[in-house]
Amino acid sequence: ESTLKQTLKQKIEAFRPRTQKLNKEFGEVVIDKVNIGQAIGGARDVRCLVTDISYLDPQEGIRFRGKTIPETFAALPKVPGKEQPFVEGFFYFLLTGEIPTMDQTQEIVADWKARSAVPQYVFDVLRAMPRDSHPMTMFSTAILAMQRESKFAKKYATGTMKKNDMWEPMYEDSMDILARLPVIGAYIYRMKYKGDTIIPADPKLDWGGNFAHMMGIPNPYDDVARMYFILHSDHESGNVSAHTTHLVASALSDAYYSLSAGINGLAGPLHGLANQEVLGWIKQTMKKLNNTLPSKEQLKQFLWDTLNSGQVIPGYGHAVLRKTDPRYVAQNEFSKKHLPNDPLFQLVNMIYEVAPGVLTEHGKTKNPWPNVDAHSGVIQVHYGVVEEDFYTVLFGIGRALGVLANITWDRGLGYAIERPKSVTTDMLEKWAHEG
Ligand code: NMX
Ligand code: MLT
Repeated sequence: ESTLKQTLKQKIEAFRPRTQKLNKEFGEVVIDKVNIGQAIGGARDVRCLVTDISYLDPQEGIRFRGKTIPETFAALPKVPGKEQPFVEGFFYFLLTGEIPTMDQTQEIVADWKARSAVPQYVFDVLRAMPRDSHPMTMFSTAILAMQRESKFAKKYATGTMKKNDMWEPMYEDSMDILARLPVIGAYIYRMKYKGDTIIPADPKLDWGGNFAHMMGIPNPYDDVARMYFILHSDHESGNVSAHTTHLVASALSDAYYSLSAGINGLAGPLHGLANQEVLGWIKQTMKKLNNTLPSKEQLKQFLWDTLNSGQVIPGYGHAVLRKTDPRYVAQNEFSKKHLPNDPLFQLVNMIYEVAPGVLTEHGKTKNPWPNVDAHSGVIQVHYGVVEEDFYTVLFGIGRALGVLANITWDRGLGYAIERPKSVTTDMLEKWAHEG
């Protein structure tokens, strides 16, 4: 048994009594109340989910297991000769809350390699799809198609699996899926955009490095991939992809069903697809000006045109955050170092100078600051991934790390099937009149 699995087992067993005690002895303690606006308005700010893997503070942004983004990157073992950490070590940290040693990290590198063979029928399914299907449809379909491999589903079907043991096959499925996602993602990319020229994996490389290799993008894209996957991994539990994955898994659907569902949510333009939308918006803007950079005045006008036509400014605003997203800041710092003269990077910085003012004047959004998606596309373009339809797949590979860690813990702590109560509009009107 790997160090990761042994450590996880100890952690889950040590943690479980806390959750059980809270549930049994303090189940009636009120932590929130719900108003009509929240029932209609997407349950915004209602505290009704639990996760210990990450926490999103509206002002500070995300912390993974208590660490800020810079602290996380500084603490994790780095890939030798590279700037960025192993994604494998980051997953160990997400699952256990402990920073792994280099040896523990290398164990996962080897483990994921051993699990990385994607069944041929998954590629056959992808090849049977129309080539112009959206890459997110392909990605979600590939994950779902692989469901026949589920160890959780097989174990459940034996009728012998105890509730406290369910985390184990959930963990095994999660590890199998994670090992294969870069292969699937790169396959979709090469099949769709690079004349169907598939590049096989290089067994010498780590997970992030191998993804860059299979994409056919030269280094330092490997470090971009590692950074990108870590930054996009987790954003506490209420975002659409994490919440969907958790919800589906709460019915004891396995990790394949659950992740595929979460990926479908990520494909929405108000969620992960915003990174594709941002680049589309930037391209449109540049096209209007014959590929020259706009002046601030022109940019202001384009932003107003977008708002006046009823669209949102993609990459700006957030349901929880009320400041610039630290994931945006991390990408901005990377870009200042590696692509300072890139014209699209300059445009992103210019949008940052203008858009918050325009959005504030527009007066609707509660948060005029940029989120992660406002920045990610320009880095991809710089290194040669110019097909913006693909960007949400990159987000999805990263997001899988967080949501799969979460559903493994969900089973470890025995969380119940999720089933909030609905009410009717008549009831709301009655309560509204009663005050
Ligand atoms: N541009 C224009 N209007 C906006 C924007 C924006 N970027 N952000 C919010 N609003 C509007 C919003 O549509 C709503 O209008 P209405 O009352 O007419 O329905 C109003 O401002 C109040 O919304 P908020 O409470 O500020 O935001 P909410 O929590 O409902 O939604 C987002 C959050 C992220 C969906 C929203 O800010 C948005 O649509 N942003 C652009 C899309 C985007 O960047 N999504 C990616 C989020 C990060 N991710 O990767 O998932
Ligand atoms: C995310 O990373 O999931 C997004 O920022 C959306 C969110 O947190 O609501």
